[in-house]
Amino acid sequence: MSYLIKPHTAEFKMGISDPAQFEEWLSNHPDIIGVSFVGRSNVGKSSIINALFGSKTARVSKTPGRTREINIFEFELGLNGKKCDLPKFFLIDLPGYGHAEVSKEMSKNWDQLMGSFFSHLSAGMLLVNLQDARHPNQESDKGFHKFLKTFTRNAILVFNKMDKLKTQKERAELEKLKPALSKEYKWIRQMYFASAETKKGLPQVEEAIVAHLLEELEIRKTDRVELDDDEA
Ligand SMILES: Nc1nc2c(ncn2[C@@H]2O[C@H](COP(=O)(O)OP(=O)(O)OP(=O)(O)O)[C@@H](O)[C@H]2O)c(=O)[nH]1
Ligand SMILES: [Mg+2]
Repeated sequence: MSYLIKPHTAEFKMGISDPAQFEEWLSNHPDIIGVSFVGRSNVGKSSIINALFGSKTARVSKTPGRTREINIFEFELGLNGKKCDLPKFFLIDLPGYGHAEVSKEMSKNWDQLMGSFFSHLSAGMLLVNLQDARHPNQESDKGFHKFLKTFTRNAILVFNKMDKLKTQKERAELEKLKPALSKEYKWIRQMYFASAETKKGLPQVEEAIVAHLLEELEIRKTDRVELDDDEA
């Protein structure tokens, strides 16, 4: 039995750029289960989302910083390629952080949006932090993790654009960075090497996402049984 993301089931729900509107949405969806993608502008968030969920899910940009809104989707899992009776899950594409060309105004807006995002978001949402395999752990990535530290979250780290690392030496250097990063970022459960371009490494990322979703469903089920017991 194996559950996978059912391709092309991701359905766009809405795009939000106003923190107040987002807070309202989150307070109406307190227990959602799903996955959200966050990373530096241009790191390939939308490309990875498309590779995992089906080609036309998110908009891929030529100009960095295009995704300025929080884009919310719903998607389904399939069981051995067939429809299954699990509830729908949420997918959130977040605007990129740390782009040099964004104005002060926009970066203030990002801080506000993300501040309300992490303080209101359901713990059932897995966070996927994408970093550029060629430029890992940049200042803005560090800044993001400093910010994340105050919120307990299930998170994984995916190094994207691995296809751009041409030599074994470059790949080994990235590999060497892993222990220090996992020590520094204790909330990161696992790290992955991937490429949205060649699709390498994506099955492992998908497996991690699906495992998280099923685990969260299981937790809810146990909570519900306990609640029923209390009521009986
Ligand atoms: N070579 C290579 N290019 C990639 C990969 N993933 C994304 N790109 C390219 O990187 C650029 C940015 O990709 P997006 O997916 O739009 O990145 P994003 O993180 O969503 O960007 P913003 O929404 O603007 O923050 C595009 O030109 C993609 O084609 C990859 O794995 N390998
Ligand atoms: Mg994008």
